[in-house]
Amino acid sequence: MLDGCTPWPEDLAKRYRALGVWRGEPIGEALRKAARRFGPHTALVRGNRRITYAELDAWADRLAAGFAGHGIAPRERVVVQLPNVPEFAALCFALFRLGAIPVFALPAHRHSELRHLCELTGATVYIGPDTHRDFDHRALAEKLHAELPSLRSLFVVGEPSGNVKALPEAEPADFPAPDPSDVAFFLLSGGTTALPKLIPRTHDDYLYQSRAAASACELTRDDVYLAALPIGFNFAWGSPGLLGTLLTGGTAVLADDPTPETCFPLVEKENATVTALVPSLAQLWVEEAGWTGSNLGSLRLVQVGGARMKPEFVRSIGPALGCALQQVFGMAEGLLTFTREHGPAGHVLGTQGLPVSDEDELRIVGEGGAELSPGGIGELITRGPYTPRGYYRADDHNARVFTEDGFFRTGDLARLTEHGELVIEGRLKDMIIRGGDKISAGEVEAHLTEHPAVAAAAVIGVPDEFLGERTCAYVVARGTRPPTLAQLRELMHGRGVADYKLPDRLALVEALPLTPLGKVDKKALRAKEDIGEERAE
Ligand code: J2J
Repeated sequence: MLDGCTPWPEDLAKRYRALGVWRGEPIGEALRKAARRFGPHTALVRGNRRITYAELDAWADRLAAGFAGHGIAPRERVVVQLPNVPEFAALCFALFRLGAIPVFALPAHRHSELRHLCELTGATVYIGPDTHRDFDHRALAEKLHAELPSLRSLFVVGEPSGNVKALPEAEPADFPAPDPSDVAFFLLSGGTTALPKLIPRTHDDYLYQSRAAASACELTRDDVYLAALPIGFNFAWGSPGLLGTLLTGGTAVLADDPTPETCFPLVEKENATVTALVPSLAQLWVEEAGWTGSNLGSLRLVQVGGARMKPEFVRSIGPALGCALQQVFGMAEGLLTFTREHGPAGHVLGTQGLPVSDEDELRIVGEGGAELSPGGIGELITRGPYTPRGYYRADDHNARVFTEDGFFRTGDLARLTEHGELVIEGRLKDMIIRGGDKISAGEVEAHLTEHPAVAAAAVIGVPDEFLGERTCAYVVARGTRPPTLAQLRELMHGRGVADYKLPDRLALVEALPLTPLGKVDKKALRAKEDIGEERAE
């Protein structure tokens, strides 16, 4: 495995191979097989563009040859930051065929996040859009290029300029297949640390995840999966998402954004059958479904996951959208649990379902790490064939978040029902889930304390009707002129931080409450009543 990654123990790897869970197949080869089986069937749709399996396969070959012509070699890291366009899929398959390793950045990421990703992975290539949502990614790429000597090549989907080239294509050639047990790509952790961590996902583990997820959704080649969420997000990429759809022979329709205005007409036009949403979007969809002129009748399944939902809202989703609901608990670190259509009473509405693999191990542990008796609420820890054993280049952090026997401490508070269903009860980790976005409190705090008028800062999530949570920054001012919310947001914006991480509210306090151990007492902050805070628009 790539240096800086933790392989699964050999005995378990053997077991997964013997069970056929890991098939020893690289992802690029899986597309080749799909193209042989489903050749003329439509694989991808975006606007008026329709791309068959055979075309996607051939395109990936030309791109692979093009990238190789630019000297991109196996194991080189390539930061990929693209919206939902077919090029995203084609070039990832091209990189998989070369054994080069995409690092999935989110479209909302800016200089701060991208620079970190490039530095951490030693990326040699950046691939982005020319401009997206009024932001010039070519200028950003040039800036990174000027700062980071290792970043050699810049490519865009769209208009090239300066050092930024168009995607390269060349006459297809054969390349040695990468080792299926090696890293195929990196996913970004939602993160609880000041700097986001990367999760190495192997060809073996991720093909298995996507297939297991597709099977838990009973996906077939007749399904049309609407990729509403960004496809660089684990949910829309492989749970079962785009990849699971392509492995099954279905069609993936790529939406520009996940709003009802964009997606409802697409559902009707393409007869979409399955989609995936985070709760804040599901809420919008449910509200708009009563008004829309679009026919949503083709939908058979809507997956919703990524954050907790109120029980009364959960009940409204299926009836409002006229299809089955599937609750999903997922994480880029691995474990996926899905509710199934024919589960026991209360299964779909009251739980986050069952793991997608029989090989997944779930335990609920108390503070000392001892396993709790059935029904007890504690931290969910897990290991399995698609839950990697460590973050990339993060030995100290790994020692804290993985147990000695390789269980990942999720930081989620949960219980297991008598049927083994997972129920998420809360969160131990210091993270804010704002709509679909995960925000590390530590990351925001580190930025805020750079402001000269900030002596100390603590960031928490506060309940929000629409987004689930919003970020509130508790700040102790330094000097006589306390900072305003606008100034703090401007500071973070100026530091090149993605917009969704900017605090929504500011509360100035004399001092931060401390625990007996001297850490900031976030529980006490969360319990605070209204204290005259300043809010952003
Ligand atoms: C409560 N919290 C949840 C749920 C995730 C599918 C779906 C979601 C993600 C995802 C994903 C939750 N109820 N149903 O990758 O493939 C919170 C937990 C978890 C964290 C992981 C997928 N579903 N969560 O959300 O890596 O706190 O993955 O640990 O972004 O989201 O976030 P992320």
